[in-house]
Amino acid sequence: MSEWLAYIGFGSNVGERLRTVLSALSLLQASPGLSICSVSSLYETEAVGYEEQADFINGVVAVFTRLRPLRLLRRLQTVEKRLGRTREIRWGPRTIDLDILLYGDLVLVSDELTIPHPEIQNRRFVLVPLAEIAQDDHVPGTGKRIGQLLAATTDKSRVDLFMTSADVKEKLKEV
Ligand code: A4P
Ligand code: MG
Repeated sequence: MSEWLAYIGFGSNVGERLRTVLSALSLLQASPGLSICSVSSLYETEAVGYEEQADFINGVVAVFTRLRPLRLLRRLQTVEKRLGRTREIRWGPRTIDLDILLYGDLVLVSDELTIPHPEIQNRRFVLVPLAEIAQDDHVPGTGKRIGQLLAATTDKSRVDLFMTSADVKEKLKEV
């Protein structure tokens, strides 16, 4: 059965952000039909879009999956629900947000799902962790590599290292 490499961005800015992020990663790890192949460091990031809110913890995880894009989205939404996410303000505070950033070389635009995620190039909180694990990967439809998008982005928002990828992997063994 075919498997695809997908990159999932995650972010939390409500409650115990680190615990929530680690729980999300361990739920993904335990989830049938996908396996984690790498995880970025975690970054503390200033809110972009709706700015009157607390700093986020953001990162990116790469997974091998046999779930098709919509099934993967549903799986991410199940994890979001389990961690108590409710939707109030668009771009506003959230316990956990899981977005599909890239899915193989797929380009998809539909009501429910846009891949690659349309905001990648405008968000340092996505580009910095994504470049850490996929610097030379191309973003389908742009002809550009992740590293090039990071070098060219006009976003200047603050992105500070919060926990190294090696420490995240250690913590994941404990959860
Ligand atoms: N959807 C379409 N494409 C995708 C995709 N590639 N991955 C649809 C995931 N979902 C996708 O998302 C709304 C709908 O988008 C979904 O039902 C799905 O069908 P949502 O998660 O319910 O709502 P949202 O997250 O509030 O809206 P949106 O537009 O997804 O916001 P973003 O783009 O996720 O931005 N600042 C910092 N520093 N760190 C952050 O993590 N996050 C946001 C949210 C804003 N500012 C931030 C951060
Ligand atoms: Mg989202």
